Parts: sequence; C-alpha cells; structure tokens
Amino acid sequence: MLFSVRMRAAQGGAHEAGGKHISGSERLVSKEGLKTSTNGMIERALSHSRGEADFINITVEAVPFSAIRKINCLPIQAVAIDSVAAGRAAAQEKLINAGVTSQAAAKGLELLTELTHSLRGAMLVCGNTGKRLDKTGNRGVRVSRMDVDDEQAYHNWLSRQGYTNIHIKEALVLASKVSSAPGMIAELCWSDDPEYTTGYVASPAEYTRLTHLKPFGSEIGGRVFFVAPDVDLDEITTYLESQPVLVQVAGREGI
Ligand code: WAQ
Ligand code: MG
Repeated sequence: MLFSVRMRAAQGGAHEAGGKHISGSERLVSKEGLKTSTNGMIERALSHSRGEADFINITVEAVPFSAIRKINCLPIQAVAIDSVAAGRAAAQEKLINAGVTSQAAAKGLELLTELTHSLRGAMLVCGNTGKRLDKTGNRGVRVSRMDVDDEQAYHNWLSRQGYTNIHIKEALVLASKVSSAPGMIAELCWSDDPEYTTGYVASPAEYTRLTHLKPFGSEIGGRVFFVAPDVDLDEITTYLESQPVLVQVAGREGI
C-alpha cells in the first residue's frame, strides 16, 4: 500500500475563503516516507517565493497497489528562447504540431495570458475550438495522486541530462500523467513562481521546455489541458484527480 499526500497552501485564509494560492504538492509515498514528505511540504509552504502561507491543508489517504497504474515518463526536449514573445510563438507552434488547432492554441495561450491571478489547478480547453470546458472557475482541475516509481533512477536519469531542479522534477511527473489521460491532446504550462520563467508544452510524444514563457517577476502562471472535442469531461477529470499513477523511466534512453 502507498499513501497519497496532497498539500495546498494559501495566504490570507483558505483558498475557498478567497486566500491567495501559495503552493501545492502531491506525492504517492510509502508509510516510511510519510513524515519526510509532509515535513517537506510544510517547509515549502512556509518559505515560498510567492509568500508565506497562513493556511496549509494536508490530506493523507491510503492507496492500494492494485489501484496504481504505471506509465512511462515523457522524453525531454529543450528549446532556448530569448524573449517571452518568441517563447509563446514557439509554444503555439508546438501545440499545433501536437494536434491542437491553431485557433485553439491561440485561445489557450490567451486564457493563460489574461489571467489576473493564478488558479490552483488547470483549465480544460477544447483542442478544436479553444473554448474552456471545465466548470471549476477560479479553482481549476488539480492533478493528483502521482509520483515516480523509482526516485533514484528518476534522479539519475534527469541529472544525466543536466537537470536537477525541483520544478522540472515535479512538472515532468505531472505532465506524464496528464498526457496519459485518454483524450488528452497537449498541455501548456508556465510557473506561478515569480523567478521561474521556463515553461513547457507536453504531448503524449514529448515534453518540450521553453526557457522564456513569462516575464521574470510575474506571479501569474497556470496550466491549460487541451482535450479532444468528444472527451467525457467527468471521466477525464476523475482520471486526472483520482487515478493513482507511478511514472517510470526504466526503458528510457540512458537507463
Ligand atoms: N494540477 C493542476 N494544475 C496545477 C497543479 C496540479 N497538480 N499544480 C500546479 N498547477 C497549476 C496552477 O495553476 C499553478 O499556478 C500553475 O500550474 C503553475 O504551477 O523547467 O513550477 O507549480 O522544465 O508553479 C514548468 C517548467 C514549471 C519546468 C512549472 O509550475 C521545467 C511550475 P507551478
Ligand atoms: Mg508554483
């Protein structure tokens, strides 16, 4: 059995009472790993670049091994970009390559760009029309119950490619789960951490990092999940929120 550990932290009260989202985290850990992971989450919520949390919610739930699905980690591509405008143009192109229509790619980018504050979850958007489909408003759909299958192998695989930072470590696990959802076409993301300007476009084929997707200093980030027009919204939302998933790198090049 593993344990799903989920944390969400806010400032100025709980999220549902209008507090500002500071940080969130989701893991699937063994019983022995519970204390370390919850400690780390509290630490993160209290020392975040978005501000110090005054509301922290941590939920721990047992997950039987039989419920867990194993999936492969996405391969990483990196594109160095020297301006936000060029980054967003490259993101649009990547989304179109992944099968999103140019109209939907433009609208998805616009939805993220026009946010006035960060949601704590993602927007689900039709990959044909660009229309937002989820009804979660200011909350967004929060992907949860995912982790890596073998932490050491994952760490080694990433560091052999020159990656060590926590952002990519977490984002790649999330993106791998998201792209494994039936009916998912692509994902667009940039961070809500003011100092982190790298974002990505992910599809079932690859995870492409783009070094400049938002201006340095901006606290507004977010995620757009582009889904097939005929997707069952409840089904895909349940998969994203609730299906326990472990991501494996075994078999990926370099292992
Ligand atoms: N489920 C859905 N949406 C989420 C989740 C989640 N579990 N976690 C975060 N978000 C949304 C939410 O709107 C956040 O404001 C936004 O995404 C950004 O989250 O170098 O750090 O955790 O390759 O700030 C990407 C590049 C870093 C990594 C992404 O996102 C790299 C990042 P953050
Ligand atoms: Mg963040």
